[in-house]
Amino acid sequence: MINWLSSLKKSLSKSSSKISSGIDNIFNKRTIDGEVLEELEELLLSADLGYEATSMIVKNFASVKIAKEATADDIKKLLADNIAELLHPCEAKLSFNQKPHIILMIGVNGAGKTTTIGKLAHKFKDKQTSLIAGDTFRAAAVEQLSIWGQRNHVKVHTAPIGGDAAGLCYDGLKQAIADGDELVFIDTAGRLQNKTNLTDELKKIVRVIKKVIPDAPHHTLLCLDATTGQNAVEQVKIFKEVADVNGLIVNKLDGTAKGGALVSIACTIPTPIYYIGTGEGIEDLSEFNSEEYANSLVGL
Ligand SMILES: Nc1nc2c(ncn2[C@@H]2O[C@H](COP(=O)(O)OP(=O)(O)O)[C@@H](O)[C@H]2O)c(=O)[nH]1
Ligand SMILES: [Mg+2]
Repeated sequence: MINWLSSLKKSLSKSSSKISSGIDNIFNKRTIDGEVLEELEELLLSADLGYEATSMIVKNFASVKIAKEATADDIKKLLADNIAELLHPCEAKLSFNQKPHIILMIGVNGAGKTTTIGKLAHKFKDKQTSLIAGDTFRAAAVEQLSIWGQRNHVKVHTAPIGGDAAGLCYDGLKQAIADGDELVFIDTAGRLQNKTNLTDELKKIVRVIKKVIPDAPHHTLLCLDATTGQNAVEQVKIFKEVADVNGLIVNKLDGTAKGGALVSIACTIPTPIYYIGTGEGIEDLSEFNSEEYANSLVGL
């Protein structure tokens, strides 16, 4: 737990140093007046919290009585509590109640879908798992998933490059059932540039999945690249239009100052956040905890 916490703090250090030093500068023994609140607003917007979350927090700051002798840490605690409250409804734990339990992974190229599948297969290594390499467009993607499969000692279903992803899903799921798998991850291609194509292909994949298992996919998880900040919020909206997204995984929180984007998502388009990715390694995936995240984000 201690290790995990310190690694989260380290991952969020770019985001937190921005917010933390901003708070130090703004609240430097000043009376909380309109000017201070305006500076706070600017800081939160620049940290990617988005307009809605920022105005809620600023309004709260305006309404509570902050003692003149309040330290920077007191202010940070108040901010962290505000952020945690906004994030709390998005806290979620992944659990499996079907056999096989089907998880469809979607998101734009580079959002970390393939990597996250590798990390999750490791996390749930006590389950009999298989992977379906549904990104049939890029040879590298199939190879990448196959490597994760080897690393985790799980079966990977692949099709020739350029092959039919939906057909592969059909065959892969039939095999998974025959093998008695408990957990199946389906990787997909992500080409947001061409929304019609993406929509059509995703819908076709979902249709075919349902042909084999009517109530699947049990989870449709959208992977986001945190370094894109506000654009990640846009992606949630767009993908919710084309698929039944019922969970998020936010990757690349290490090395970005845009960790505030999660608060923006929580306020504008609340969706369960299952995991956060904090590196390229197999262990770099943590369950999302609103309080810890908020504390780390403001540098407490
Ligand atoms: N720093 C960092 N890199 C990540 C993280 N997740 C994925 N990546 C890297 O981002 C790149 C794209 O990931 P990939 O899984 O191929 O994305 P996909 O196109 O959505 O399948 C790869 O080089 C990954 O190693 C993360 O949490 N942190
Ligand atoms: Mg991929």
